[in-house]
Amino acid sequence: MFQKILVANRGEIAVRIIRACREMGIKTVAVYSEADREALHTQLADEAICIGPASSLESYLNMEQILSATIAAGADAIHPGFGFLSENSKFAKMCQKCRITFIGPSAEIISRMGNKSEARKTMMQAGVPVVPGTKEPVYDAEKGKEIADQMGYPVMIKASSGGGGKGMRICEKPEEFCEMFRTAQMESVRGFNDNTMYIEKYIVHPRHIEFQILADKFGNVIQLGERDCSIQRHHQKLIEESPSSALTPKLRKKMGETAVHAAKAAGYENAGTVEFLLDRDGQFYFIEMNTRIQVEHPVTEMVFGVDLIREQIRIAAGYPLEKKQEEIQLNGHAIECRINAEDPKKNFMPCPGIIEDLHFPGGFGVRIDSAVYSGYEITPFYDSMIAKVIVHDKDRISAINKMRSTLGELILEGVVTNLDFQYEILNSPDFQEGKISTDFISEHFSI
Ligand code: MV4
Repeated sequence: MFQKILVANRGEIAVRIIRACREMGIKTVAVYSEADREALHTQLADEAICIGPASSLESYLNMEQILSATIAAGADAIHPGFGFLSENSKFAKMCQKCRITFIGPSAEIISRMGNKSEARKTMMQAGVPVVPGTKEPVYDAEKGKEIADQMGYPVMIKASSGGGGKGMRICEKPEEFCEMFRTAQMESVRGFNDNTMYIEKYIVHPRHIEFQILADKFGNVIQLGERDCSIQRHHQKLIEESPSSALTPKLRKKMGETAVHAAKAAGYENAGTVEFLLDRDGQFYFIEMNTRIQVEHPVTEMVFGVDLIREQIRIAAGYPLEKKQEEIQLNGHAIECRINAEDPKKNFMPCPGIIEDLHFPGGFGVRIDSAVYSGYEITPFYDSMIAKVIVHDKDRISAINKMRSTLGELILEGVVTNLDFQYEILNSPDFQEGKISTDFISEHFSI
């Protein structure tokens, strides 16, 4: 097992990883920017090294600086968390060259799955259902239009390197196609230096269902059910839950087996997520594979009783999976609400400031993953997520009621948050009846 792990991240995920390491008897090294001198992750780790100024580019994204810190501290491995360098194949490769274990899949798998048109092709070849569309990359608007005309509209134009909605367009009619294709492609060239595009049939009002998988170095792959992440706004997830109210046990089994098959086809290793869209007829389609631990991983941990960070570390250290698929049992229902320092009344503008007064709720089946404390200053340099509130109960309606009660106890003074907005979603009859899709927020709120 590793003696010492460097945590190449900040905020609640850095704290989450430090806690897992401590429980496992592994020493931790935090890295921090000048803006994070007083941050919780800086204070909780056994050692902390300043890696640069507040700007992410010069600190949490500074690969040389992070590798130097790892070598200086004598750490054997780096946990990248999510965001920042977590899906950077160049960084994974640099770790390999420095003989430092990158806790995640190999550089090759990160880059293969990061190229979404290639990932799509891999899945098609493995017989995993993908959204009807192109098999080969498309570079030219006119060629793309011929394909779209044949497929029938609406279609979705996607950048192969895209993410978070960048380089993505919904095209409703042929007249709009060429211009849309070119702007999406330009966005991709500017954002990712890649002009590779692909085209898919547009799935209307889908659910976003993702499966958690774990794969060890010995070819064992298991799945830990799904998370329903349909409640999102502008590609920012707000509420996630497990299990999804859209799946029957039969469909869950079929999608789970498909996710395992997809991971095996990719030669996957470590924790990963297979993303599907589920349409209103119960058809599901692979869209992407994420090669990192995700923000919403706690809902899976709560219903399956598996510590996913611990599993990531064990897998990277060369241990086989502790549990077989038959030993994995779904138990009850978990919901996560993301609390962000942002103002829903001002188009969800980030609202930095000092937390003047803080009270986190507790109780049976209540979990808070956060890195803020009373007196903590939320700076404008990083993501506005300040806490994840996770509840676990016997079924969906009990979990919703527990979340409403839990959020009611939460006190967070000094900064504007989306807490009341979360309340409104939870109180919505459609949400309570499970009538949700990725369009839920835009259909229910005039914002
Ligand atoms: C789609 C889609 C409908 N049809 N593809 C958005 C982000 C990227 N990961 C994939 N996305 C979508 N791809 C086809 N062919 C709808 C979305 C989508 C979405 C997906 C998951 C979660 C939230 C979403 C919000 C808007 C659109």
